[in-house]
Amino acid sequence: MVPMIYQILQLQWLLLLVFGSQAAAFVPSSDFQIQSLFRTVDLTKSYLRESASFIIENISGESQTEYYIALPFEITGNVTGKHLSLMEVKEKRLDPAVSLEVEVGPSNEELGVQFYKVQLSKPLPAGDTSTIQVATVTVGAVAPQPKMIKQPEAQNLLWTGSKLVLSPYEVSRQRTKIKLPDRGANGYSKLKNDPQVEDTTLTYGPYFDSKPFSAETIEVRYEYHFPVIEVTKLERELWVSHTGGNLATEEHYWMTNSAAKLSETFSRLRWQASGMAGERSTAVRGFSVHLRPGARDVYFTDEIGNVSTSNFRADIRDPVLELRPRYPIFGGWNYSFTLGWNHDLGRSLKVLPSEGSASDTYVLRLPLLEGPENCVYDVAEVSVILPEGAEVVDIFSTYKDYKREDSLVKSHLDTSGRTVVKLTANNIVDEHRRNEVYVTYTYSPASSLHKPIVVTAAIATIFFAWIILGRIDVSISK
Ligand SMILES: *[C@@H]1O[C@H](CO)[C@@H](O)[C@H](O)[C@H]1NC(C)=O
Ligand SMILES: *[C@@H]1O[C@H](CO)[C@@H](O)[C@H](O)[C@H]1NC(C)=O
Ligand SMILES: *[C@@H]1O[C@H](CO)[C@@H](O)[C@H](O)[C@H]1NC(C)=O
Ligand SMILES: CC(=O)N[C@H]1CO[C@H](CO)[C@@H](O)[C@@H]1O
Repeated sequence: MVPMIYQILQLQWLLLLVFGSQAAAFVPSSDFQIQSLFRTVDLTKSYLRESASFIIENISGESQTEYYIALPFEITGNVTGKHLSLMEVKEKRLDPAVSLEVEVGPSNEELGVQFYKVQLSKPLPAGDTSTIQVATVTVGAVAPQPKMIKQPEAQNLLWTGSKLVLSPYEVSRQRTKIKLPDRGANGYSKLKNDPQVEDTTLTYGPYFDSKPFSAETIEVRYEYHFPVIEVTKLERELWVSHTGGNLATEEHYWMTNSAAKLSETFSRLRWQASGMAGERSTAVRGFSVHLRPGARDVYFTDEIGNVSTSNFRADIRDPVLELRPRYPIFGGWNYSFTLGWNHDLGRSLKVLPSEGSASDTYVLRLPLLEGPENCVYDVAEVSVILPEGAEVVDIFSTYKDYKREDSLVKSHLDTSGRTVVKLTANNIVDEHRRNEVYVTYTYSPASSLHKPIVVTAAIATIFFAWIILGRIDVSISK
């Protein structure tokens, strides 16, 4: 690959002075001065992860309780295809660091900036300093360049960003380190003394005394010869059965590989040759899904039926499902499939003591996601299907940005219908797997009595198998 040199595309110095005729657009007052900002732009996954650690100094005359973070509309709006997926803010005044509450603040149209208001862990006295850590994930921020490649050609991704952190406060010193996958950069913006290149990292800066809202665009083009997995839609269903003591999970995936597309028709011969040589590819050959301990009765089906090329490693601590689709999924190709498994309900359910009440109160604890690594989800619908007669008291999730819908669903042997709570999240990534959902509901054992008493574990199992078979298309033609 011939290295390419990018020029500075843009140089902007937006000054803070927003006096004048218009209704005063919001700008945080300059209560803080930022020192020693160190940012990492991590491009080793298929989406962008950024983190910044810096010291804030209260330069106002009063103690401060709020701090503002600024992000460009480019990632917080809905126009560019880039989306902020995750933001975590921590403060380290004393060990250990604590997570801070972040709330969406006002925006400023002129600056094209969305503000987020952060509540400091305790008031910061005038003149004092504290350390803040901000981590974000942005989806859609890197894209193949070129968009089409030949089958054996290496894929490059392009990242465009600023060498300076967008800050509503003056930054006295900052540096940006860009971490790339193992084959490093194939082209990057060259500035006066920057960047310093070392193996797979590029470092821009230090830069001194940047005014608020300063930005300067830089680009990095780097080899990423791996798939770019995008789940355009996930339907995740968790079926709770008290009679069977079972929690059944079934997940429907509509997946696409957003890697560079093939510029010529797929050659099986070449594919097989590269497969034997163990070469990397942008095609999805397979992926693994780590399930929670205790997972059993695992199945993997696609439009054609059971996919036998998968493998389930039933390790007690870390059960892993190794999935191999029927064919390699190249850039622009789609694949849809269904995964399912069972858990003992007792692992996820707690009964709350209830005095004198006819029904018991339960708390069900579930992971938000359990899918493959290194992928983004455009839309994820997580449905919890409770037994008939159950009533939802409360939903608590460590992931907040969801839409909730409640409904009833009638299935085999149900009379009144089961209570379904559906949470819909957009633009999330595999890192959201660490989020949990807690569903609190009431349920009286009596409400299961309008089913014949014999409908117990055995039938529940048959019922579940029936659902699976019901989804399998046994037709021969494609
Ligand atoms: C973008 O967001 C604005 C305001 O939130 C909305 O009015 C508009 O319809 C959205 N556009 C798209 C393409 O979603
Ligand atoms: C699918 O595979 C599972 C286990 O490998 C097997 O028990 C089941 O009968 C298969 N179903 C079909 C329809 O082939
Ligand atoms: C893949 O799925 C998307 C919708 O998710 C669709 O727009 C596109 O046409 C599909 N591509 C192929 C090659 O079938
Ligand atoms: C009241 C007070 O201590 N204010 C201080 C806030 O911080 C700035 C910068 O460190 C000082 O100059 C002020 O005296």
